[in-house]
Amino acid sequence: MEKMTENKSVISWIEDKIALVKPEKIVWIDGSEEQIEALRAEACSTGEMVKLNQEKLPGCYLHRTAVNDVARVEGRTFICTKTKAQAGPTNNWMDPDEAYKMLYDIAADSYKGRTMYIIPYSMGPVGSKFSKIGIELTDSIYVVLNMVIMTRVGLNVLEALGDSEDWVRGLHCRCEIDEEKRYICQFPQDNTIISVNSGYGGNVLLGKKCFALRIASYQGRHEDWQAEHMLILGLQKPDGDVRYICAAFPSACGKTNLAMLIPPEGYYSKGYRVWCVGDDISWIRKGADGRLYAINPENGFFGVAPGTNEKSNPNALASTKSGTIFTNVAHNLDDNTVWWEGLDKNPPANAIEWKGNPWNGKESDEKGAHPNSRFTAPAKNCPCISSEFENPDGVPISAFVFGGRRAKLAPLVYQSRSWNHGVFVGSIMASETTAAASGAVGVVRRDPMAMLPFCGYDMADYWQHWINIGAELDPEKAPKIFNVNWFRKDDEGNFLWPGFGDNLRVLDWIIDRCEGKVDAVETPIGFVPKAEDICLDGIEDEVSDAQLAEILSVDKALWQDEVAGIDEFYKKFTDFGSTVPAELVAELETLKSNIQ
Ligand code: OXD
Ligand code: MN
Repeated sequence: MEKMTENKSVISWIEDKIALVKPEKIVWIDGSEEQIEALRAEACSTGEMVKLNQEKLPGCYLHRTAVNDVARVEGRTFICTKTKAQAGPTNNWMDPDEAYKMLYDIAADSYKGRTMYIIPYSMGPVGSKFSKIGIELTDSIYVVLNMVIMTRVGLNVLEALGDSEDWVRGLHCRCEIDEEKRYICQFPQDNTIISVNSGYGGNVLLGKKCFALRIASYQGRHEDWQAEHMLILGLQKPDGDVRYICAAFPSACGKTNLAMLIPPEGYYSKGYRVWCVGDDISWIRKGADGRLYAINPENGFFGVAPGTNEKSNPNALASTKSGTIFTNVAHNLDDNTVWWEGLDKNPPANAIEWKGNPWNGKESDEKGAHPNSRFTAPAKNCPCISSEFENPDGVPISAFVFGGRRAKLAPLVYQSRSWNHGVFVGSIMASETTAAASGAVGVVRRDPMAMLPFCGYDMADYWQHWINIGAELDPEKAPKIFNVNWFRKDDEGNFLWPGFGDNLRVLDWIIDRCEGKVDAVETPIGFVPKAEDICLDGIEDEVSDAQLAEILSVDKALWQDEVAGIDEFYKKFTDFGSTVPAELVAELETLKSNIQ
């Protein structure tokens, strides 16, 4: 093997893995355009990828995964800490020694006749104090090409690493794509990830959920920073200043849409803009001035294609027009482009659906694209990408926003009374299931801080970490914490709030609250806007005053049911032996007494 680094920890780990998986060939990914272009050509020659119409979609490719391998597999995702207690009651746990043994048995010889690609990558701008380095070994060109979009890949990463041992080891083996032997294992105490028997994005692009959330959340706890499942957006007000908001939502709540929001016309003409720093993950640290700063550790968007269109998210759609890899969407054979449900009302008649079969979208009842089909698009393609996207010092955060889908319960927006109350609000986050997910519709799923599948240690300890971070901050400088709900419905089941671009009206209130520019109404759950402070100019026909009053209302009876659900959820932790922070227990007691 021609070595690209003298780093002993890197060389010896890779040599061990080579001995285990026995590749025929070894290729270091240097990130050069020639090398990447050669890999694209190779993937097209074997059918792993399809080169799309280069006039309409320059640099774009299509890939289809195995039909049994189309989504993250939470049931087969494990946190392998020394003790089960360290993983907590909400993670699958496996003993690290047993896990290594099982995984090495599966991985042994699995690269025979194949190539090992060694990908050095940085999460975050190379060299930033926020950034962390990883090396992923994979036998999939698709993984290499996606990692090149989603992270910063290249030899400069190895230079930045020097001889440090602080890097995340990642081994990915496609094996036979056998569902029964599919495992996504994180070893937070060893900075190691092993993923076997999958070729699907979230399971195999190890920089994303596995590293930037599961491993990084654990690192953050020990190194006094935070890894959060949060978008970062900059809201530019007419004064030209940009304020930054980090927001966490469970899936199917429109996170990418919010991150790339286009202000409603009346706001746009006044000078309002939204700049996207990130759509999925934030790494957060205290800055020299005592404020919290965030970076987006990723370099691209791994977005859900279905439902993305000119109206729902023109900026995301524009991001996919070049240099993008599409996964499991429909292939339009007439012009060699792609299509997905919700792109437009004109499905192709002469196409191949996501499983690879001929498909006539005009006649078939089958879906052309898998509901979890994806685009992997470079962040720099996004028309509203923030000028601070590459800033190694991150952006100062004014507000944290939590949210979920609640038809009746949570008001459009409310502000927590304090940092600890805000942590409580995050800890009780929940969303009602939609028809998009399998299982019953309208079931409440608890998903604290949207981190349930992504926290690399006991969630109760993670809440304590949030409390500790707040305790170190000057309350004047700490981000204010809010909860939003774009999904309130009337008794007939109609949405009461238009959502999308009009959510800017709520973000505007949030920033005004952060800056002490507007009053609020104190309710049992926190501060809710005065109706006159949510501007309805331009949507008076869609949202009546009565409707606005309804979405801002707090129904004590519903909250009484809710606290029973929260009690049950917290009990899961205490039954397991975890310690729910006393601050959160106290907040729950306050809520109970407030809603009596
Ligand atoms: C994602 C997710 O893909 O959160 O970002 O599931
Ligand atoms: Mn996500």
